[in-house]
Amino acid sequence: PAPVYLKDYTPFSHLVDEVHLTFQLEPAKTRVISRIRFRPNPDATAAPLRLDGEGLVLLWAKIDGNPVTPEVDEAGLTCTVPDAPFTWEAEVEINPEANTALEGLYRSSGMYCTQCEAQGFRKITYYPDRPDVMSIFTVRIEGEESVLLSNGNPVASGDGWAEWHDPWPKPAYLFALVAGNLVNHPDRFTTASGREVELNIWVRPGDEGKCAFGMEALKRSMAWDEEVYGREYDLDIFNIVAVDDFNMGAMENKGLNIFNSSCVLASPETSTDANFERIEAIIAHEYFHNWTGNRITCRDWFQLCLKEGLTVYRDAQFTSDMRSAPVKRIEDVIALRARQFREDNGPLAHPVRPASFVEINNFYTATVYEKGAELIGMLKTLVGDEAYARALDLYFSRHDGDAATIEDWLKVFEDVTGRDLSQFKRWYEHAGTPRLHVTEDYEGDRYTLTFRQETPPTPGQPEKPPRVIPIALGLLGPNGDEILPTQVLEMTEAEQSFTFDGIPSRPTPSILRGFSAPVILTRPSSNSERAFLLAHDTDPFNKWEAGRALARDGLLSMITKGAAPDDLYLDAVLTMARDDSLDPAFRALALALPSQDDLAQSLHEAGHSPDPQAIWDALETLRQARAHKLQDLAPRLYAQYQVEAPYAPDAEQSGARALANAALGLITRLDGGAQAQAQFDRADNMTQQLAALANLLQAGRGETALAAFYDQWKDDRLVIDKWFSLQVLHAAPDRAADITRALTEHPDFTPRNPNRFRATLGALAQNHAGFHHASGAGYALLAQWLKTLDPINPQTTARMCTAFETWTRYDAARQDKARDALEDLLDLDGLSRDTTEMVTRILE
Ligand code: B3K
Ligand code: ZN
Repeated sequence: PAPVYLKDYTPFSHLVDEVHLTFQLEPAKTRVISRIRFRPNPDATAAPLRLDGEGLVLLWAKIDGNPVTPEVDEAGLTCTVPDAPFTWEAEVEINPEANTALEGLYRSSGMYCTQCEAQGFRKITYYPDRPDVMSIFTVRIEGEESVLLSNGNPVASGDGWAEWHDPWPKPAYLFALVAGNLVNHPDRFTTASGREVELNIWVRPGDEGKCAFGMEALKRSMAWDEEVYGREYDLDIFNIVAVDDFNMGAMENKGLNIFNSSCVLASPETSTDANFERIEAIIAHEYFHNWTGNRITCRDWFQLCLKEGLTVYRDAQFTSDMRSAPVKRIEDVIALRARQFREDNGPLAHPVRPASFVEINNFYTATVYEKGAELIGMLKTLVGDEAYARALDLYFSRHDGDAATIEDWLKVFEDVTGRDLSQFKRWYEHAGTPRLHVTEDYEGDRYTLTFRQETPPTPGQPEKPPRVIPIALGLLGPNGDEILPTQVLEMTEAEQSFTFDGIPSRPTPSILRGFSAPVILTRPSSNSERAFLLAHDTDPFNKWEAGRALARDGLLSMITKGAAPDDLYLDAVLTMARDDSLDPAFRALALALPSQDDLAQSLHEAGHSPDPQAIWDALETLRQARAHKLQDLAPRLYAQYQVEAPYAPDAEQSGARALANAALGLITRLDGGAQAQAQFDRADNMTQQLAALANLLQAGRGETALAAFYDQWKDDRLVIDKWFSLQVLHAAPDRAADITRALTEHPDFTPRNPNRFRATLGALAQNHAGFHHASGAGYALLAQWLKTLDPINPQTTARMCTAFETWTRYDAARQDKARDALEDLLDLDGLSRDTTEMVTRILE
């Protein structure tokens, strides 16, 4: 299939004034009748009408009431039309029941639901399925289900039908329809200007008890967007629907957000603290899209980061305000490095705004989302908070109702600040993670820092011009006092020096505070300097970073040189962990070790081919050594941070539980699981129960608890997903593939439910030493299941191919096995465009 290029953008031949859709729902034979008002687009060259359509049976079509016979092909139809406004009418038949790809209109557990972003609307009816074609939709649904929902406001309803009207022009990707015998958790919200909004979370009967938290999160999001961005909600009703079968987290359809049930349903008994935090963030994210995505949408899919980067940035601000800002920042950087740096340093690297794609669904990536959000953060750092606020106000007023571009976005910042952002734009256009090298010099009382930036080549982009990098810096004196509070250095050259006068003694620099730019800092540093920063840095991010670097370097020496666990690290971690002035959540994060994949990334970066088993062994050894070092402290922390109050998923309680559970991890290494068993037996919330179970599995005595857990939760799909994934994640390297295979034979396993598939095969990809086991069994098992899944669900298959994106890091024998597995997958007859693009790029 041929790629689409950004440079080829042209506007659509016609404008669409209004759209009327009637759905006659039947599981296998749904009829969709459309009536669409078109007129020639004065800004486009005249052309016959070209409508997208896939897998549709066209029953008839009319123009201005007269039957026409368009030329139909597998991607759509072409029709000659009058050179004046006209009405297009058509009726198509589709089969929601047979739709296992979960794109377009499909059935899930007896309900109908839709997913149109990016290009699913063309599976519903013939239409110009592109985001720059915006129109006003009126929808009539005829079906026997008790709840019939679409976008906008309800107009009228009767027995077996309902009508909806959305007054806000929108692209087809924001269309949604839901029909099912659902129950709701209702509430209300009054906007700042007094609009009364009806709120609902719709779920299957039995799930009503898991909606309260999501509803509170929604109301907090609505209030926050008014307060912080001055953005109000703009319809009389806001509906959220939970769906079990969904390819991703959730979808921001106008007035009708559809959620993967795992991203909205929550209760203390069934959801962990991490689940609660994620649900709150996703509810906020989808709600925030109402302005950044819906009111202002994207001109074309190359501009995806325009809505996604900004909305991720906004939801991160929201979480920081609701919880702890430093903890959120650390969590986000851990995720950025694990997913985006990994992507940026491999065969799938692409710019935040890509220049071409084959299948757009393959570009909903960590680069577009998370690096896209980092770019917004850097922009804010560079222009300052006040200019950022003015630029956003201008963006909303200038572009409301537009399908906009990154150029439009940068222009509002240029207009507000008078700055030239052409160098900043390189961040959008060039893939790759810059390396930032640092040297320093101290003479007299002058301290000089010299930075050099360098970005390795990425596919199709050999040369990388220097970018503007905001470097937040502080300096510490020898006794640990801060002698220079945080200031932002603006690096624009390939190499650049910054001098500081009146520095009485050689300082210790704290560079890239708050992780002020998504770069890899390569400054060589001694363990004692890291321990010093861990003890004294006033910037919580860099304090954590120092501990992380200390742990990582110690582990790398253990792996490459057979060194023993580093005493300096063990001493420093003990001091940090027992410092009760530090936030427990921070201490829990600082006690976590770099992941196996992070270590593999670092080893690769340092020119080694990572040995997954050696990485696993080193982590085991260090964990054991830490357990001994902290053996007096761990029981004290465990007792001190038990939460006695009734369960609440707030930052304070979850921080305490996180630290207590980190202590449990240390205790389990020495007591063989006795304490974990006690916690498992008395746990009354999922955070405690799951942590206990993980520790029991870790200690090799999880069998009884696993069985009890299954028995307790066998009727709750979301909890059973945890049961599947935990076993795979904690499988020993040589057992991981076998354990995964056995689980795929469990009666509750099905490749048709993306959550279950990810919980099982996705967990295998997460078990680094297991997936990359020398036998090749992990590679073969995953590839075999991707072959099974591809004909069912190409999108999820393609996404899971990223498990292989690091294959060239490893030794020749592993590479051969990975390549065999990938080539075997590529050989599949009729392999989807989605998966073909991914495997081809990974193998290149
Ligand atoms: N915009 C959707 C993602 C759509 C993914 C299509 N493959 C959810 C979100 O980012 O909010
Ligand atoms: Zn989004």
